[in-house]
Amino acid sequence: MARDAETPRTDRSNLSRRAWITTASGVVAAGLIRTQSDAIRLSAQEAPRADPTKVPGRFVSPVGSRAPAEQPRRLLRTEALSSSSRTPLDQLMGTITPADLHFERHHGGVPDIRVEDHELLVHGMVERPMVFTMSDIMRYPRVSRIRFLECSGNGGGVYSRDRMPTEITVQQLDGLLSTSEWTGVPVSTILREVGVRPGASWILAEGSDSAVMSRSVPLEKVMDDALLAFGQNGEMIRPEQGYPLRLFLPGFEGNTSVKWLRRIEVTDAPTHTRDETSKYTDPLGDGTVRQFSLAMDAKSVITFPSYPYVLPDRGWWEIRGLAWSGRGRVARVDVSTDGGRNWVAAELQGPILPKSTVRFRHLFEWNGRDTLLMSRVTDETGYVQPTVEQLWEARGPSTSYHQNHQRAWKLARTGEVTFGLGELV
Ligand SMILES: Nc1nc2c(c(=O)[nH]1)N[C@H]1C(S)=C(S)[C@@H](COP(=O)(O)O)O[C@H]1N2
Ligand SMILES: [Mo]
Repeated sequence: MARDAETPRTDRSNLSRRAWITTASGVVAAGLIRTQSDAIRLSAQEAPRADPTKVPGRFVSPVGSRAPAEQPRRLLRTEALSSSSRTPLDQLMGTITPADLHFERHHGGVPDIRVEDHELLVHGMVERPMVFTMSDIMRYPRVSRIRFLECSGNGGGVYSRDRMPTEITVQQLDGLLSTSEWTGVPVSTILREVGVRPGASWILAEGSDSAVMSRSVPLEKVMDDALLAFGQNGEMIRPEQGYPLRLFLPGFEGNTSVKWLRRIEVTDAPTHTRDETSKYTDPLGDGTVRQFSLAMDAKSVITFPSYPYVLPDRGWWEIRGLAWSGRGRVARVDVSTDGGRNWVAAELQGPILPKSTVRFRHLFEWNGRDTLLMSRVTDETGYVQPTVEQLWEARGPSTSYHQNHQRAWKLARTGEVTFGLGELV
């Protein structure tokens, strides 16, 4: 199958936009290389190499690097200081996002902070207001948790009935999602140190970037599973992820996981900051608006096959994707290969962790005809990923957050894959 896939593609007229990459080993890598300008290029054709068993190999190096033919890239969006980069979900395997491919979302750029200068003030409705240095914080007992982080604006762009794109990649659509092993100190530990006063029910978290990102979080959530995170996939958090300290709220909309955290104020009500009033509120179908829609609803997305891949052949293909829920564990993922008429349970790759992405897979025998591939997750609370019609009904036409509706990929008889939700609505 892999060998066949290499040759026939070269005579396709649309090769510039749709291409398979052949690595030096002759294995077809299901990956496309994108430059920053979103142009797609093939990996350089390399001259035949000497037999590697006959020449000495390279020496060790202090920091490893990727194989030259494997260079996944984040897709960038920069509007002045407010910018984002997206994880190339279609090029990744399993669930963990390499730290250098974690998506980024900054409202005021990435500040330069020295770990020895950084301090966290914890005050408000507490017995003993305190300032913690990083070495103070890092001395407390730690926990590590594999959890996803998703921007609540993820998935925007395939919601409007009038503007349903066909040429959109998984990365463009849902790349504001990443999964890491986060290490830190439970915020509850620090709150026990300062002593929360009776009547307190919220906190305010504030970042030390030029956006001074400020969000209110219910105390119940903070005591449950919030982390003062400084570790990400085994090393210190990267500057882009909030070095040296971020709040990490598993399952909550990404915006509340305040990076470069410098202040926690314990309060008896939400603060209604600019960031949670002018933004991150959702219109509802009945004309009202909801605020503090914090938990991320369950969602799944097929990462392969997806635009702009081309299946070279009918026959057996593995449909692969990711599913997650901000409310707990994924219970099941169903896949449809006929536009939602019939659904079958996909295989879930364990361990199935709460508030983490889960890899799902489904073997599909393609008969070479036009069809629509879809996925639908159900989480352990019984919540089922809605159709776009159900979301329109609940939220009206103009919401721009929490767009977790079912996606569809159209697989055409030519093997070309495009975004297919427009075919259904
Ligand atoms: N201080 C601060 N915290 C922040 C932001 C920010 O701009 N400043 N962006 C928020 C948003 S909108 C998201 S989605 C996540 C993104 O985290 P990441 O950049 O580590 O992926 O951080 C949140 N925390
Ligand atoms: Mo976000």
